[in-house]
Amino acid sequence: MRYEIITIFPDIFHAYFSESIMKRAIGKGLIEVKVHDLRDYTSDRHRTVDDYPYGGGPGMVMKVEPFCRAIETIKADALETCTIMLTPRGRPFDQETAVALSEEKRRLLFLCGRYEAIDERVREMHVDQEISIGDYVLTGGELPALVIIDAIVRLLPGVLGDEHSVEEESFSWGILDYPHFTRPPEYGGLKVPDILLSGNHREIARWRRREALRNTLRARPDLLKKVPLSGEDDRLLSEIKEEEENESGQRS
Ligand code: 9D3
Repeated sequence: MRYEIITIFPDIFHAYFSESIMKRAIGKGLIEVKVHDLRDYTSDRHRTVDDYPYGGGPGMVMKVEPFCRAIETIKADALETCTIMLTPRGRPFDQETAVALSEEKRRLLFLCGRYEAIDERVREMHVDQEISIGDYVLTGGELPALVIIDAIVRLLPGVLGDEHSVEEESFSWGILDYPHFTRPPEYGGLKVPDILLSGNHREIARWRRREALRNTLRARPDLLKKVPLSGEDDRLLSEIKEEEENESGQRS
């Protein structure tokens, strides 16, 4: 897969792509990444990328010409391109979108804005999708672009090794993770649950499922309404709810 990024902060991307999984995916030729400095597509002495908003108001707006010149230069190679603008008003990013983008045949071009906004005409002329990564305010689109690329790249065949089980991921999909432990068996008086040391894999799987459901009920009860649960899950959840009611009863 091929990714192009337009930004005024190329170093943010070079830092992330030169480490760990991304570095290896690039090294193996599984992905190709090109980062374009928006200022290279300006034509004035000061390499200006922003200007005052028509109609007034706070903040600055990113100019249309540098973005369009950059996009048109990239598209000049005639490769099919899906252009994605990172913006707080985009569709919220989720795992479904990550999967769809990991299956995209076209090259992905990410437009990262800073300041208040990008001139609307950039969207009108070139943008296929607008994506937000959630309901909180960031300072620009660079971290969102990295978040999205990270989520896509780990789904590509050959990028992750043994640390990634497709089977396990599909089983636990939509609910939160169970607690994990490694050596030593006791630390600061806190013991690893005996069941995990028992070697009884059926019981371990059952414990993990129960604790995953418990974590989900506590932090993200909304997910339990969306995800398909088995009869066993419903039994485990009833047990958990009783336990948790006793817990809160003890506290109050
Ligand atoms: C007052 C209107 N603000 C929109 C909520 C202005 C504004 C805030 C932050 C305009 C741009 C930004 C910079 N953020 C992004 O470019 C951005 C973003 C984000 O802030 N949150 C979640 N996803 C994204 S994707 C791009």
